[in-house]
Amino acid sequence: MFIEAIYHRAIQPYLYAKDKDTVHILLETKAGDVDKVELLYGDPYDFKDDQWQFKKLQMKLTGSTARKDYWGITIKPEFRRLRYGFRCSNQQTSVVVTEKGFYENIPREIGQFFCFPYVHEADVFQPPAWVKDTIWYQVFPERFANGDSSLNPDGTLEWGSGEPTPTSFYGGDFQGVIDHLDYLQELGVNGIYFTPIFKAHSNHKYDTIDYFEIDPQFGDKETFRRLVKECHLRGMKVMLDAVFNHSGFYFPPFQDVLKNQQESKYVNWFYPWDFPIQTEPMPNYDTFAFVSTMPKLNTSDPEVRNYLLKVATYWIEEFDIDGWRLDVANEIDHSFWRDFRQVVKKVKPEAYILGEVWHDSLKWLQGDQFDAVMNYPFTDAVIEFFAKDTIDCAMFKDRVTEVQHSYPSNVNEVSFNLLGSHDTARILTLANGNIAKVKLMLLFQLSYTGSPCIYYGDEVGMTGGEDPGCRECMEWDPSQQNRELLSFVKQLIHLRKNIATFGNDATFRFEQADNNVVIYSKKAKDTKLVFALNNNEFAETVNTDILCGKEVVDVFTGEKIRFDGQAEIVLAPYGFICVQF
Ligand code: ARE
Repeated sequence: MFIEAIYHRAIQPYLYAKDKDTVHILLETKAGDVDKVELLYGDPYDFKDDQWQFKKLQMKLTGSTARKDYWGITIKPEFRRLRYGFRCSNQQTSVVVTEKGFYENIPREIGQFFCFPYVHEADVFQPPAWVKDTIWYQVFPERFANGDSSLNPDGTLEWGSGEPTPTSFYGGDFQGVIDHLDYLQELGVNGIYFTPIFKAHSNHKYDTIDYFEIDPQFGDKETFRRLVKECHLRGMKVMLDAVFNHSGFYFPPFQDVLKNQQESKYVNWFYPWDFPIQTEPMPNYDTFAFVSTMPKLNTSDPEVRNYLLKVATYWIEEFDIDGWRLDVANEIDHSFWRDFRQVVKKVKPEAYILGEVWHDSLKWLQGDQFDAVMNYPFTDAVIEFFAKDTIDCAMFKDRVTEVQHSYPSNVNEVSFNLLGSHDTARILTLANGNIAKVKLMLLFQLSYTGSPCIYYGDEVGMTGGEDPGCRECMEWDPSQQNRELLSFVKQLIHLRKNIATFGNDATFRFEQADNNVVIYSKKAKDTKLVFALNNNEFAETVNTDILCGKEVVDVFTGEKIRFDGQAEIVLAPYGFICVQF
C-alpha cells in the first residue's frame, strides 16, 4: 500500500461542517491502491475502562482520477465533538491513519487522532440558498438591446453592423433590457449578471469614472430602479459588477493626482512609484495588467476602503440589488474582502458575493470573503473536451473530479458555472460551429452541481472570437437565431427547474469515461439520473451495468425503457441520453 499517497488534513475541503449538525470528511489515496476505507470516530471524551469508545463506518468512493481515489463520508456527531482516524485496507494489508502517524493497530491515545473540536453553527459556511436554484444570464449592457436611442453616445453604430472593436458603441441600454425581460423569463433564467453599469469612459465600463452614478448611455437611476423592480417581479435576481481593483483614468481622484502629484490629497488612493506620475511610455504606478488607464486602487488606504465599502452598500440599500461580481478579485487584499463581506451581509444577509478568480480559489472561500467564484477551471475542462477535443474524456473526468473535490460541497452548490463570458471566445466558435457539441456542453453545464450561467446570445447560436469579438450586438432577428438551439436551452432550463436531481439536490459522480463517451449520475434520496454523452462524430454503443435490470424513463422523450441483462445504450453521433429511475 502506498501510504505516502494517503492524505487527509483537518481543514476544508477534507474536513468541514456542512450544516450545524453535519460534518463532511474526505480522504485521498493513490488511485486503485486501497479497496476499503473505514472511518474510526467517536466523541473525544467517551471512554470506558480507559478505552476510547469509537465507531466504524465505511467511507464511499466519491470520485477517481488517474492519480487519486477520493473517499467521502457524512456524519452527525451526537455531541458535536469529534475525534477520528481511518483504516485503509487492500488485499495485502491495512493501515490505521491518524493525525500523528500510521499504525498497524488502533493507538490508545486519543491525542493521536484527527479532531473536529466542536461544530458551531456560527462557523458553518452558509452561502445564500437561493443561488442553488438560480440559472444566471450574463448581460453586457452595451450590446444587449438599444431601447432608447436618445441616449446613444456620439458615433453610435447601427445595431449589429460590422465587427465590434475595443472602442465601438452600439447604444445598448437599460430600456433595451427591460424591453426583453419577457424573453429572458420565457428562456427560464432567474438571475441576471450585468457587467459594469457605472459612469465610465469605455464601452465595457471597467474604467470607472463615478462609482455612484449610472453611465448616461445606459439611462438614469430611475430607469435602473425600474429595471431591478421588473426583474424582481419576474423572480429574477440582479447582480452587478464591482470594479474595485482599479479605477478609470478619468476617476476624479486620479485626475487630481495627475494635476497635483504628491501634493494631491488622493495620492495614497493609488500606488505611485515616483513622481511626476506619467502614463507614457509606461505607467509609473500600479495598474490593472499594464493598462495605464486603469490605475490600481490602494484598498489598504482607509479612505479608499471607506469609499468602496460605501459603494458596495449604496447599490444594495438604494436599488435592492442581490449580488456583487468582484472584478480582478484575486488582486485585492483579503482583509478588504473580509470587511466587504461584513458590510454587504449586514445590509443584505442573502446577498451573493461572487469573486472573479480564474485559478484555485479556496483562500477566498473559507466563509469569510466570497460565497463563490466564477468557475473557470470547470469552463476550461468543458471547452477543452467537448468544444476543442484537446483533452480526452478521461482527462475531462479527472479535471472536473479534481475541481469538485477541491472545495466543500457548500461551495460547489453555489459555484458560478459558466461556459463563456465577455472575456472568452463564444462556445459555438470554440466548437468550430458544431451545434451538437454546443448542446453537449450546455447539457453538462445545466445538469452539473452549482449555479450555471448562460452568456447572452449563446442560447441562439451567436459566434464570436476573443474580446472584443465575443461582444457582438445581441441577435434579435428570429431568422438569424438558431431557434432549435433556443428551444433546447429552454428545455434544459425547464428540466433543471423541475427535476431537483438535475440541479443541486443530488450527488454528482462520474460513472464511466472512455471512447469519448462520458457517463455520470446524479443521485438523490429517492431517485437517480444517469446521463450518457457521446462526444464522437460517429454512433457509440456503450454498456453500463449501472442500468442493468432497471426500468427507466428518458427525461427528454418520456419513453419508458427496460434494461434487461447487460445494459446497452446506443448513442447517435454527438448523441446523449438522460434516464431517471
Ligand atoms: C483590453 C483589450 C484586450 C486586451 C486587454 C489587455 O480589449 O483585447 O487583451 O485590454 O490590454 C476590461 C475590458 C477589456 C480590456 C481590459 C483592459 O473588458 O476589454 O481589455 O479591461 O483594458 C485576466 C484577469 C481578469 C480579467 C481578464 C481580462 O485575471 O480579472 O484578464 N477580467 C476582468 C474583466 C474584464 C476587464 C478587466 C478584468 C479589467 O472580466 O472584462 O477587462 O477591469 C487566463 C488567466 C486570467 C486572465 C484570463 C483572461 O485565463 O488565468 O487571469 O484574466 O486568461 O486574459
